[in-house]
Amino acid sequence: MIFISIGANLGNCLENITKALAFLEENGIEVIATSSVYLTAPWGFKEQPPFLNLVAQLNTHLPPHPLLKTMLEVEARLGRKREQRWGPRIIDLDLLCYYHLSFEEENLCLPHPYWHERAFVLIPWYELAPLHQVVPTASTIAHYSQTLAKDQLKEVQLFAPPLR
Ligand code: PH2
Ligand code: MG
Ligand code: MG
Repeated sequence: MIFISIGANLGNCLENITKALAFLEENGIEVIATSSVYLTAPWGFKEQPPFLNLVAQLNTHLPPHPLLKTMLEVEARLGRKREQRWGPRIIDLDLLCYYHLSFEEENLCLPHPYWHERAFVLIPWYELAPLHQVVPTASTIAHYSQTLAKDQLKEVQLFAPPLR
């Protein structure tokens, strides 16, 4: 299974996310389902607007690198410029996992290196696929969600129903 995280905190965030899903589909990538949209407190660099976040499940014949290239093209088409690490962005598409693949390269690490520390990834992912098992531990998303602290849960609020 392929899962991505989508986030935005500049401009019309819900519209940016809606367009990103449509652009993925225009590129032949099937969006099987998405979580609800969540309003989330900024993680990492805190002096920036809150984010909208969701997790989506994809299906595609593209291998991971061409899929990542398409995701970056979708970001560019929405007008994203490469900017400050962990800073504000009009759209961000991150590949969370690609089936059982596990590797670290300069431009792509699978599964995504920080996903289990981030409530804005874990909570929407838990909604979408609680029993999904992530390599290399094979622990479920439900298991990781239980490791979140109460104050982390508070920072992620339901904003809108699933977009697919
Ligand atoms: N993305 C970041 C940095 N911080 N915080 C939230 N809440 N949501 C994000 O998508 C996010 C973030 C870098 O990509
Ligand atoms: Mg990101
Ligand atoms: Mg990114």
